[in-house]
Amino acid sequence: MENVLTIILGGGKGTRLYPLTKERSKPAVPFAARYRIVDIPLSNSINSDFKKIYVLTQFNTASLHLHLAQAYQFDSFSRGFVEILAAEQGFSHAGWYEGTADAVRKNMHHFKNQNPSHYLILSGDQLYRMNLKKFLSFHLENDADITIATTPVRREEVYRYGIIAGDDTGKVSKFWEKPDNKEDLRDFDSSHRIPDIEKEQGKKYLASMGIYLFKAKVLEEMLDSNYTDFGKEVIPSALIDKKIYSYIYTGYWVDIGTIKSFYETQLSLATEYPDFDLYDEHAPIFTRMRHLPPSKFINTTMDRTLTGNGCIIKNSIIKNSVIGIRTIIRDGSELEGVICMGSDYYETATQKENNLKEGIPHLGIGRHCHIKNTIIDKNTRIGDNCRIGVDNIERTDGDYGDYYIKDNIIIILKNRTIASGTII
Ligand code: ADQ
Ligand code: ADP
Repeated sequence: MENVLTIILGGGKGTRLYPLTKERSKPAVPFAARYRIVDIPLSNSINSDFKKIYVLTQFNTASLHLHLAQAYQFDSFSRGFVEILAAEQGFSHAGWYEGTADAVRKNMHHFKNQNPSHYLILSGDQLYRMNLKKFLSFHLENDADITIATTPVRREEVYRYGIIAGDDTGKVSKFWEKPDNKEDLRDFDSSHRIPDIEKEQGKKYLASMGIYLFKAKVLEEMLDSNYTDFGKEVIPSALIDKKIYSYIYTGYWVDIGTIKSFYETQLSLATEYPDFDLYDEHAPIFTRMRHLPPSKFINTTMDRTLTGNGCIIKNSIIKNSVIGIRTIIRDGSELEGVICMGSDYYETATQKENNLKEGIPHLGIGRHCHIKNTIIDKNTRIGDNCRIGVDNIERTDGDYGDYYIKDNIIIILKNRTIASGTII
C-alpha cells in the first residue's frame, strides 16, 4: 500500500497576484465567489484519495487557518489531515522559503516522520481537475524515480514552462526550463507522443505542469543538497542518474497565478459552457461550509454571473461578473466584468448610523455606481455615483493608494473606502 504525502506549494515571495496577497497568503485568496485558491489542489488530492496533505506557504493568515481547519476535517479512521507549514514558523531556520525545493527541504524532517513512500508535489495556483491516482499508477508501472505531469503546448507558449523531450514510453531524456521562444527546439518536438486532437491545434511540445511524483527516498536524498528550485535545479540534475517519466494530461489546465489569468479565468467560469465544470459532482471542489443566508436579488438583472451566499442586490444590472459572499449592491448600479470578493461581515444598524454621521459609505457598493474591468477585494466601501473602469480615460499600471492597476485591470484593495463620486 503506497503512502503518498501531498505537498501543495502555496506561493513564494512572488508578487504575481499582488495586491490580492498584500494581507493574506496566496492559498487564501478568494476564488469564484465561494472558494479560496487552495481549494482546487486540495480537492484534486482528496478526490484522488490522497488525504495526507501539507500546504507550504510563506506566512499563515487567520483566514487560511480558519478556512483549512473548518473545511478539511477527516474522520478518525481515514488518517487524513491538512496541515499548514508556514515559512515564518520553520523549525531550524528563520526567514522565507527561497524557492519551491527550499520550501520542501525546510520541512523535510516533518515529512519523514510520516514515513511516506511517495511525495506528490502540486502547484498552488492552477485550475484543473486531474485524477492523480492514474498519475501514481503510471509512475508505479514504470518504476520511475520521478514522474512529471505534462501537457501539450504551442511553440509560442514554451517560454513559460519547463519543456521535456523523451521516447515513446514516456521516459524523459531532456528538460529545458523556460526556453526562449527563439531557441532551437527541434530535439524537443514531442509530436510522436501527443494525441492527434492536440497536435491539430499546433501543440507539439510537452510542458511540465509543475506537478511531480517522487519516490520518497529519491526526493529526500536529492534535497540533501542545496537546490532551491524544482524546475531550475532538481529536475535538470535528476536527469543525470534518475529514471524520469512524463505523464501526459490533456484536460483543462490553467495557471491562475497572475492578475490577468485570475480575472479572466473566473469570468470564463461564469459563462454558459466554460471549459472547466464547477458542477461535476464526481469530483467536487470542496470548500468551507458557511452558515450564511441565501442571496437575495430585488428587481435585478443578472447575466453570466456567479454569486456566493448572503448577498443582497437591488435594482441593479450585473453582467459577466463574480459576486462573492455577503456582497451588498445598492440601488441602480451597473457592473460588468467585475470580481467582487464580498465581505467578512455585515454591518449592524448602529454601525450604519455611525457611517452616516461620519460621512463614510456603507460596506459594499453604493447607489448608481458603474463599474467595469475591476477586482474589488473584501470589506470595501464604495460610495454612491462612482464610475470605475468605465470612462475612456488613460489608465497606467501602478499603485494608486486605495487601488492598483495591473495588467490593465483595476484592483480595489481590501478594507478600503472609495468616496462617493470617485472616477477611476
Ligand atoms: P513557475 O511557473 O515559474 O515554473 P514557480 O515560481 O516555481 O513556477 O512556482 C510553482 C508553484 O510553487 C506555484 O504554485 C508557486 O506559487 C509556488 N511557489 C513558488 N515559490 C514558492 C516558495 N518559496 N514556497 C512555497 N511555494 C512556492 C514551474 C516549473 C516549470 C513548469 C511550471 C508550470 O518550474 O517547469 O512548467 O511551473 O506552471
Ligand atoms: P481574508 O483573507 O479572507 O481577506 P482575514 O484573514 O481578514 O480574511 O479573515 C477573515 C475572517 O475574519 C472572516 O472569516 C471573518 O469571520 C473575520 N472578520 C474579519 N473582519 C471582521 C469584522 N470586521 N467583523 C467580524 N468578523 C470579521
